[in-house]
Amino acid sequence: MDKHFDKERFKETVRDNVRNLFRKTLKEATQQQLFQAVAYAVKDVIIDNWMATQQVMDEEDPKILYYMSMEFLMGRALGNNLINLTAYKEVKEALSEMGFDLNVIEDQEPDAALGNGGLGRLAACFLDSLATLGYPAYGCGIRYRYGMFRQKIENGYQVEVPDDWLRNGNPFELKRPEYAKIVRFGGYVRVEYDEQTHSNRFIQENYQSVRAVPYDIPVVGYNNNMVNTLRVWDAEAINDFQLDSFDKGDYQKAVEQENLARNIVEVLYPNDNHYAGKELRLKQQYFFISASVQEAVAKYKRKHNDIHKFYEKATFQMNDTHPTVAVAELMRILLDEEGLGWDEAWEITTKTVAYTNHTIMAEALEKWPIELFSRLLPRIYQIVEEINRRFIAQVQQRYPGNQDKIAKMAVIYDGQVRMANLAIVAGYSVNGVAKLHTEILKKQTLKDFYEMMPEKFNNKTNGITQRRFLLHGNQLLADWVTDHIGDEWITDLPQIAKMKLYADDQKARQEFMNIKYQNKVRLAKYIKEHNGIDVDPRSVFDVQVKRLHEYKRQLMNILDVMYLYRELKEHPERPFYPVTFIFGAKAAAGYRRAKLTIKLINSVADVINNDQSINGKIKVVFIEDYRVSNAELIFAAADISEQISTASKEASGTSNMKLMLNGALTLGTMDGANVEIVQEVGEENAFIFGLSSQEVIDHENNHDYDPTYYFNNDPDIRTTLMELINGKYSGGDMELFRELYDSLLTTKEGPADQYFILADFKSYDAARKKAIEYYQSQGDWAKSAILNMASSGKFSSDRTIQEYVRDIWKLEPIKITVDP
Ligand code: 26V
Repeated sequence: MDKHFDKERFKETVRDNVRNLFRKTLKEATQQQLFQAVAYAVKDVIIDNWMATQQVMDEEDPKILYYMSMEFLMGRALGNNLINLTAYKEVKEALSEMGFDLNVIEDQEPDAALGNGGLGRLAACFLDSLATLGYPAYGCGIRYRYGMFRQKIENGYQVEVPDDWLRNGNPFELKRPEYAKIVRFGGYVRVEYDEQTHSNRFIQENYQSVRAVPYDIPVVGYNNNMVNTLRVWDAEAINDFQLDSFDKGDYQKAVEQENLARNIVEVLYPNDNHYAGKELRLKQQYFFISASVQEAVAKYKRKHNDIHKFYEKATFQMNDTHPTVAVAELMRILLDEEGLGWDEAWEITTKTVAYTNHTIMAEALEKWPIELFSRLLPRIYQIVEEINRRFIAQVQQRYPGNQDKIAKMAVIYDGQVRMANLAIVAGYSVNGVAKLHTEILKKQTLKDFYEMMPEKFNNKTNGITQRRFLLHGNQLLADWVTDHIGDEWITDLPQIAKMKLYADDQKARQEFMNIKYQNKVRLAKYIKEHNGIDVDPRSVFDVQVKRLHEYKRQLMNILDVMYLYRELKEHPERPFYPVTFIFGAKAAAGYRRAKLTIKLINSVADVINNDQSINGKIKVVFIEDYRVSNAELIFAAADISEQISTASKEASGTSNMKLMLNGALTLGTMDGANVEIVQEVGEENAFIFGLSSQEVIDHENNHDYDPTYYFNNDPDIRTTLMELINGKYSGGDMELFRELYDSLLTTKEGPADQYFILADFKSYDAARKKAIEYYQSQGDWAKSAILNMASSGKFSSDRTIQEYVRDIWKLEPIKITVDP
């Protein structure tokens, strides 16, 4: 054990902290105060390693990755930090000797929910892997005052409650006012001819500015003394608020600047996959990007005087298009502040920035109206215009007279600035997040770009951190694995393949099922406490947890539950193995259909859970406020992993990997990373159904999909859909779910069932029945479950990060040694 985790000393520190922070004895302290005291004690330990990491970075001057992201869905820090410090069990013991329960204390910490879903959580997993693998990296983001909304379910409907996550302070963060930066918005650009350099100077005038102040959050590597930094920017007003000023203009401006600062970091946009074109969102983007790029350049210049080699020491990964103004901001700094010429600046920039695409959904593509973009960022807009002008010239040279190519590839077109095109034109790398996704990018979505610059394109299949999602989230299973194969899997997940040996071992199968059972008991207790529903831990736990979106097809899932329930009622004589259908999902606040789907799930749950006649054979549970912390409980308890997106629509998915790691069997379509999961585990250990991505794409191109065919020809489908509008699940209200019904059938408003629910419904139902049937031969099930866990090695974010490092970032690991 580390010297710092001298148990007695740790206890002493906790006692001192309670006294110093709250003027209380241990006996008097609340659980929240205990959490604070413990967290500060842990931070004490982290600080030493954090400083040691900084010192090594100072001495060795390695190339640094800046992972730029609007979202970092970190979840809770305490348990994870203890895990990575390899001090979890010791601290649990120490606290238990003091009469406290670490699990209860962990539950006091609010999730750091600075993200929506997959994209934000991926960023968090990447930070964990970067630190664990010893790569120098900063996460660059926004310190939202309010994170992802908390979800309450009232009368079956989602209600959004503000997430006041900083209410009790954040014990792990460190304010760094010495690194504050000024960020400018609006005004206009004056061009001045400089006699000395014989060139134009561009001076932004009459702008508003805010002070960006960074807060550093430690990112602890696993058992290696490394501590990287997540740097999130807060906005403060520039306080020359001169009330004594008689100049009305100044006063007005001061008030406006104050408001700008207050608004800019106020709240995370709770949209996932839907672009809305909000001015404040663009302000957020430029705010954190300008501050981050300024600091990256300043850091470089503290050590180096040749800015031309900036890219040798820094690389920027843009997490989707949200940070893409970084391209123009780096150009601005190089041109206007460093005085470089265009070609030099462009060379540096294009060797620095790289772009990851996370979706092919057209509605998520960011396109800013020129009017808005140029008004808010006048100098940045000029630079984007010049990038566009030069790029179009290149396209014309390559494809003379081909207007179509320009229409598709131009950065500025049709009154809009297209951020994906800017990211691709400037980036030295463009990657998708699963094999299938990258192929679709190359062959369809970004076809023209791929044709013109194939060398930029590459795939980086997503991954997840086994440290949070197995070692911390499922301690029983983690210990069991370690007992059998040692603990190397913690930093080398492919080692978990050694567990394949035990898939045929009766005793191991029994042990695995016992552990799953205990995790189901734990989740059942959570459900009882939070939903008041009794669920049977012996039933199959069928789980779909992810953001609510039509393409993810939670609607297909609940429709099939309705169908199964009807069959059960109509054929009570047939054998039916008990199943608990578990949902967890937040809907974007303005996404009406998604919110209505939540209402439907809860309405179906009400009817079924209260039907005494079925003896509890089906239970439906909607877990309120699905987030990282309760996700850990859910994954550990899952038997079936629902991954049922319309093929081609889910870029990768990551809950599929977390569930596989915990030994759940995938029930899914050949979409995103499911394809690779099946490749690893074998089709016989998964339940695959539905249209292929090519079939979906063909239907889309040929406009030849007709959902009414299924409605008219399949009575099971017809009857199930009719239950949406016959009042069965709405207390007689025939209109409540009409919109969902309409969405599945052709209407006069145009295309319906864009997500091919009716086409896949029957094969989904059959695959699911097969899965439930299979569960009844417990031995076979246990074997498949163990094989799933044992085949998840590829899906560690450690592997993903190694590939990014090898193919894109070219970083060297560093080693942190601390005195014994
Ligand atoms: C897009 C937008 C559009 C503008 C409004 C705000 C907003 C916020 C987030 C996003 C991101 C959408 C893309 C996304 O989350 N993609 C997901 O990325 C995961 C990690 O790569 C992947 O596993 C999921 O399949 C993919 O849907």
